[in-house]
Amino acid sequence: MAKKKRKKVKAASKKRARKVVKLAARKPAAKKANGNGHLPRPSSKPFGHDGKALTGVRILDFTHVQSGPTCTQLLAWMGADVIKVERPGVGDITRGQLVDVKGADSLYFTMLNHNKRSITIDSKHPQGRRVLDELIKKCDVLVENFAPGALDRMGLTWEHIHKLNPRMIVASVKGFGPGPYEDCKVYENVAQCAGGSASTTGFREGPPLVTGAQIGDSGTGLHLALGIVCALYQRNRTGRGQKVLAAMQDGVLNLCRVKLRDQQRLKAGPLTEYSQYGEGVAFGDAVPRAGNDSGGGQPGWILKCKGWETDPDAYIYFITQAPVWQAICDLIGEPTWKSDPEYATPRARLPKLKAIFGRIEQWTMTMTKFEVMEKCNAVDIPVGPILSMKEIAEEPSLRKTGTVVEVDHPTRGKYLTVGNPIKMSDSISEVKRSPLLGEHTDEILTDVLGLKAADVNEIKNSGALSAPKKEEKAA
Ligand code: CAO
Repeated sequence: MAKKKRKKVKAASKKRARKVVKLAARKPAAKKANGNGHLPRPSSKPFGHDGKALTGVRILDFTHVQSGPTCTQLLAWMGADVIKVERPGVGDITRGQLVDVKGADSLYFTMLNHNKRSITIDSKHPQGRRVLDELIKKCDVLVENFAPGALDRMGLTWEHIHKLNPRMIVASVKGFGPGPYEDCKVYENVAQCAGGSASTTGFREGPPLVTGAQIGDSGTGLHLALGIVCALYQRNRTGRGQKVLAAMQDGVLNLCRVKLRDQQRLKAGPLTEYSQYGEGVAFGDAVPRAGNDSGGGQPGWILKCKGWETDPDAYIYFITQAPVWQAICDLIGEPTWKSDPEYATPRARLPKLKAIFGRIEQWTMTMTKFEVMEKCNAVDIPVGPILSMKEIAEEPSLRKTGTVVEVDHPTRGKYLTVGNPIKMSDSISEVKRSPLLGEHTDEILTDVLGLKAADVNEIKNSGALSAPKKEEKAA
């Protein structure tokens, strides 16, 4: 290149570089209503070392039993300061339910209340109410799952709370949303039945079944947690709180969405992926129970494996996914099924699924569920071993990821729990033991409310933080 030309190119690239610098220095689009122009600069701290997702959020936790505590435990794992308000002397009723270690909080309680602080307050005592009012002013969210009307009966109506703290989000779990059953008390299995789960679970010939997964309680707690986080996000823009309701019937129905899909598909004819179709059993006017049929368009069933005669969990879930049909035929020793028009297409197989799974089962019964898993995974066939709770508790990979965690507790010793199932790279959860009843009462009164020792003593002496004496109770 000629000297003159090289000089020109150099000058042009210098100019370009200057231009780039200028562009980069431009102010972010801070005033835009949408987009992320309003965000602070990306943190320079290493991931996992700049607080947690909900650091700075304080929750007044009025929850008990399972649904509400599931929600607030998740928020606590995400970094929120969760203050659990409990009835003096008694606490959350689950502390004393299904007790396995005398004198210690039950696993029912400990496994649902990690990372929280506990304060005892009699919400019906005038001094207790005053303390609660002060806490409402200092918190961002109040979460409760009392029976309908209980919070109002304590005097903590939405109007009262909103007046004290217009920024507060009031989040509730109830059994039912507005309608004929809104005043009913509800437990897990009631929700499973009312939300469409029980009528679609079990075998066609048998009664409706409830599932072991706590979709009514823990499932609704999850829904509520999402509602709370969204309300916090909206508050960043509007500056005000709102009511959040997660009804257990609605939560279960949301998880049974595919069954309402099938209800509508019935109008167009039988549900061909249900094994009852292949068995020639007519459909009624409501979605039937489908046993262990796969929910999607890929037929599946639970098959016996070696040892099933004595081990109740020696089974595997086997999916005859269409793209791997050829591999299935080779594995089970039926290579002719690959080209036989009676078996080669999913449509041709639908009426004979029972017989096909019977043949596959002859093969799975020759191996343990883990051997079947190994052979199938090698050729991409989707299968799942039926894992017992014992196997899950002992699974090293779940321990490694913190999904199963061993926790130490002062009165019960070591126990296993399920850690945060949601993993975030910049908000890392550590599982801290559940609080003893009222363990943080003094700490909360002084740190959160800023009360002096004399004030704390005065409140204590009023009886607002302790269980009524026996004579008072009897009166
Ligand atoms: N101080 C004083 N009183 C307190 C208190 C405190 N700190 N904490 C609770 N109480 C009182 C409540 O005010 C209520 O009193 P009133 O009935 O006089 O108003 C009383 O304790 C009992 O509350 P509750 O009715 O909620 O409890 P319950 O055991 O009778 O019912 C449940 C439990 C779960 C059926 C009911 O709370 C409910 O339906 N909740 C909504 C749905 C739900 O979450 N269900 C899932 C539960 S997990 O399976």
